[in-house]
Amino acid sequence: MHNPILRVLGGESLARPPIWMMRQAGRYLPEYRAVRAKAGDFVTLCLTPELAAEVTLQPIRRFPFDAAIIFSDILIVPHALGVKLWFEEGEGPRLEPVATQAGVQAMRPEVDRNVVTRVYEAIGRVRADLSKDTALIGFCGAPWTVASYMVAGRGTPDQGPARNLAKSDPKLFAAIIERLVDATATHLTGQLEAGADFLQLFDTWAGVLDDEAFERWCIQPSAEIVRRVRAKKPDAKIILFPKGISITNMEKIVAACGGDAISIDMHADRKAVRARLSDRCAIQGNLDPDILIEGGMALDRAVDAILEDFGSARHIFNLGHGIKPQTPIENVERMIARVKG
Ligand code: 1CP
Repeated sequence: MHNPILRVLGGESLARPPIWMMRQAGRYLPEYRAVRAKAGDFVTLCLTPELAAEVTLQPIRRFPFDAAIIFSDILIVPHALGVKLWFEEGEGPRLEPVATQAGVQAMRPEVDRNVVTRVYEAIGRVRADLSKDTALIGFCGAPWTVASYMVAGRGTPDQGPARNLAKSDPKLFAAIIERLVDATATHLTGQLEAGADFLQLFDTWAGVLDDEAFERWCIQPSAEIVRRVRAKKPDAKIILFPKGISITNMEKIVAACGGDAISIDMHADRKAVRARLSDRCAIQGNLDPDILIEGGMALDRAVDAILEDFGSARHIFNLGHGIKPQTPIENVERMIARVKG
């Protein structure tokens, strides 16, 4: 096991943390924009193995990241369950809303192999081209976050439609979540079988729930997914990214899931997270994507503060959330050089 991220996930702490970046394949890269234009639309890009593999590898050709993340999207899982998915140019993803019993019944009982196989084929292509020193990350959205897009049919300021449905009709909402638990466990396992080295579970909207709803809609489904993945793949390594939650809830979700790492956003109190979690799991994060846009001395200071706060703890350097399209490429280079020392 030579890859430094796998070593950190396996329990080692390294003198310099390994690094990768959320949304490292994306619009800040001109070569991504070129392939995206050629693909025409975003869903086609995700589901054409040759193109998805190409954009996955683009940041690896430019930067010495320790991992590639397969180019796909969390909304590919509902799409594979038969929910119509498209991309509104200049706005974002759109789904046919699923917010009624009839909507749940119209979903496929299991993921469409014709859809997920394209992701596995892309993973196979990337793995074949990637040096063995670079890990390949598979991922899914956690059920709460994915369901929140399904209920509204789109992103909203605080995913209010899904929070309301979970309160007004918890049975219906639980039926959506259950279907997603099943599909997500299947798709994560499938990605490992196709050649992914470890997994990340994105729960971008975890922070809008109160403690009770967090337990019911984030912790329980995520723990069940991890249990099912590890029943098939006992050595599966999983990073949890429940964005915007309290440290107490971080402790709870790591304990319930047995997560190998927790990814924290830029608002988290690093010293407190280290004190309370670093003996149980590795910590990933948490550079502010806006400081990466700013660059210069401000960037250097922010990187140094993160390195200092985590010190000898098991740490994977990353951003607090995805890189933004307007980020100068030279700032990414500067960040990596500073982290690698
Ligand atoms: O070209 C474009 O305009 C598309 C922009 C884009 C990209 C590059 C979208 C649409 N998805 C992606 C890729 C993507 N999405 C990856 C690829 C791997 C990488 O990190 O390089 C990953 C891991 C995701 C995950 C994802 N998609 C999340 C979770 C993480 C996060 O950023 O919070 C979420 C919430 C989505 C939904 C989604 N897909 C795309 C957008 C713009 C959004 C957010 C929509 C919204 O909230 O309104």
